[in-house]
Amino acid sequence: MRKLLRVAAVLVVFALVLSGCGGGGGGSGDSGDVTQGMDRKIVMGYSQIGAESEWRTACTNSVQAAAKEWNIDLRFSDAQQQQQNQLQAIRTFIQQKVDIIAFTPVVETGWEAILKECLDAGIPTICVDRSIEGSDRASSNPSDMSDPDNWFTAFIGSNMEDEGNRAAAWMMANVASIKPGKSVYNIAELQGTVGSSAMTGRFKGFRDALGIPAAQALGTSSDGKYSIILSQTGDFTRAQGKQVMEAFLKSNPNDIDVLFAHNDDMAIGAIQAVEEAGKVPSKDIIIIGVDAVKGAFEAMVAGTMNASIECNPLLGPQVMETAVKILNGQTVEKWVLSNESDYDQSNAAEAYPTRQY
Ligand code: GYE
Repeated sequence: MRKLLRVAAVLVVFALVLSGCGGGGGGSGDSGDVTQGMDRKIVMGYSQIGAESEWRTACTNSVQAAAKEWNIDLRFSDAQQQQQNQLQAIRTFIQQKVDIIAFTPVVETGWEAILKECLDAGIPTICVDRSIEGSDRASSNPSDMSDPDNWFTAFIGSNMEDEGNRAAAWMMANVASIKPGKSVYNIAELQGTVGSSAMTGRFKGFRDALGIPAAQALGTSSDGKYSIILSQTGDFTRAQGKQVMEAFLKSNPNDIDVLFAHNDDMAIGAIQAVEEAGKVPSKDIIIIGVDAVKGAFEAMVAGTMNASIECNPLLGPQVMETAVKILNGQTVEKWVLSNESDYDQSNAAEAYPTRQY
């Protein structure tokens, strides 16, 4: 009898644990769980570029955390900066008949065939963070299949041209007070991954604001005050940012007034090169980055970096929300824009404690 009672008690506890799990609603470990806002658990294939920067790591963490929260089965693939790996991953997702595919195109070109394969398979796609060539992230005529905007369902991310613009605006407003008495400011530029929309957008936006033709790597602003004298890629990494800045400083030891780096990691690498060359970063050479990641805040607070233009990597929640809407047949914006601001030494210390990336 006692034995029976013990078995019964164990069974009751077991049943309670099971029901507790099922009734949690959205918590991790749900049994037979469904995606928030859906009647079933959905599968998302996600092709990420790699882990080249602090920004990318924050983006990946945000996507993985949001998938958990929404109870989405995330098949995550890291392409290690190779477009070929992305194409392969997406093809595998199609074979696996996932419900939806999200991807960040490492470069802008070469997406037509694979996105049309997704369309043929009836799998919607979300383009995250970087965009593809020819896309203005608006679709005037949804049946025009020559318009790249119709090859994907939605785009979620920043306006990279605007970020280049804001970097130039910060520079024009601040250089004279940091390095007074100069008639021309010489600029060195560290470009991001060549052919990525983050690079092409920031490159163009910066030049547009200065009145330099967007097709020109080097040139002087329309008012004659700003001259881009050096411009090369550092592939968005700290190591290459440092290496290329070392080469810049060797070839032009005393001419560089401003460094515009397409991301903070390259700016941080470059700061080391500036220090090793015996110069004072943020005073002898004004340092402007993009992203506003923690490393940039630390450098701004320490006084070695001047400014960072924010590009928000916390896109996970918007990606999951958009996916659920698409799969529920709701209409979504073609371009879901992220919110961002600019930071410099005047407001970095105050904002730092609340930064999430
Ligand atoms: O700025 C850079 C990253 O595509 C916006 O890629 C992204 C860029 C980001 O590696 O740090």
